[in-house]
Amino acid sequence: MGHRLADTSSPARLAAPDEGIGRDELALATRNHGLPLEALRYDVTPPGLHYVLTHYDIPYVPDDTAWRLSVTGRVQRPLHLDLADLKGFPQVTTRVTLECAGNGRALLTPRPVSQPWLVEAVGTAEWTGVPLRLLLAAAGVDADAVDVVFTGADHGVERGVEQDYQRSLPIDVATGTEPEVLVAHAMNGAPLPPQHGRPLRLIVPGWYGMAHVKWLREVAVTDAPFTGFQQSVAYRLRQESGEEGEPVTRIVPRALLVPPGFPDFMSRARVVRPGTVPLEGRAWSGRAPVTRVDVSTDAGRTWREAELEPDDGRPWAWRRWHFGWTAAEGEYELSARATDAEGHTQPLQQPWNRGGFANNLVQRVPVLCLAKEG
Ligand SMILES: Nc1nc2c(c(=O)[nH]1)N[C@H]1C(S)=C(S)[C@@H](COP(=O)(O)O)O[C@H]1N2
Ligand SMILES: [Mo]
Repeated sequence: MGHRLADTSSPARLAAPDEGIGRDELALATRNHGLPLEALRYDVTPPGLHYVLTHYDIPYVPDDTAWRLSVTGRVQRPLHLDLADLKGFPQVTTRVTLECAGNGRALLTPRPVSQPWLVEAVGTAEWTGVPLRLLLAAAGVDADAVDVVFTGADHGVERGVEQDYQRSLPIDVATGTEPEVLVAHAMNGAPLPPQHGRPLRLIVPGWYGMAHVKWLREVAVTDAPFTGFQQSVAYRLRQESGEEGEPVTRIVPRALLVPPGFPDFMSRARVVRPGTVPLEGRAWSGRAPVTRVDVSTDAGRTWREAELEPDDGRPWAWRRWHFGWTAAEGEYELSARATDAEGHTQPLQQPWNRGGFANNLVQRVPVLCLAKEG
């Protein structure tokens, strides 16, 4: 008697000024791992090194599971497709950099209490599947369609609201070609790993991670805007808790460095030797192609342009950049700053919001340059 689901959830909150990461955040951080930053070297992230974020439990989907994807709602011919049916449609493979909207959250002051990402919630994979627009065309979308709602097989509670994980896209995005949304069954040429959505997930190139619904079981076309939890409560940019807020959509630009030299185990501080230190990293934006990366080796006082690898015709994937640095003994703080073709660039002051979304403040990498001792 008197028990309520809401009692298992705590409300969204900000950490107190000196409050460290709590057990609740640690529990999330051990489930949801980031990209080890040295893996920024790979064009395509090897499986297992790609970041993972799952709100609830990873559904158990053994190989012999008879999975069905339904395409329903405001359509003329509802579809119920198994994996073989899906593979009968034209297949597309797209290289996509995925980033969690909460990347950078734990670096904010005050810190929104949630999955405590530093900067490593990113990865790049080759996703293979059917363009969503072909499935919707096969089903015949009604003229009054507004949104397309995607439902995953995972179920949980969040701030007292019991739910299946659900997100929507406006109909024009769902049926568009730039980006072309995929219903993907393969990652880097192999069936999706359990943690990345086996057997099916949505891929929305250029959009933050929350849009890429994993364990996808239903695509429903609606004639009214979708107002589910993950759409209208979560993933909104708000300064105050009561605000409606702007929805989080496409990825803002970010550059990261491959950590130079070698690390200290606990502090992760980097040590390099005097002389030529080649710096390299990746840069991406879901808004427009990255056109410029600038590097600072003096804590942001001066900036010089890095060499960006030429456009390889993969607009939704990160690009490699490199920069020649000659280091003398001393302490440094390195940064890289990406700018895209629409002029979006990374802020030098934290872009704070209550949910801790889209924090693309430039990265700071402390480095000690020291000759070999002994
Ligand atoms: N069904 C379902 N889809 C989901 C999620 C989830 O919890 N459930 N998490 C989303 C979030 S917030 C992110 S950042 C990405 C992470 O994708 P990845 O784990 O494959 O990197 O999946 C998205 N899709
Ligand atoms: Mo996310």
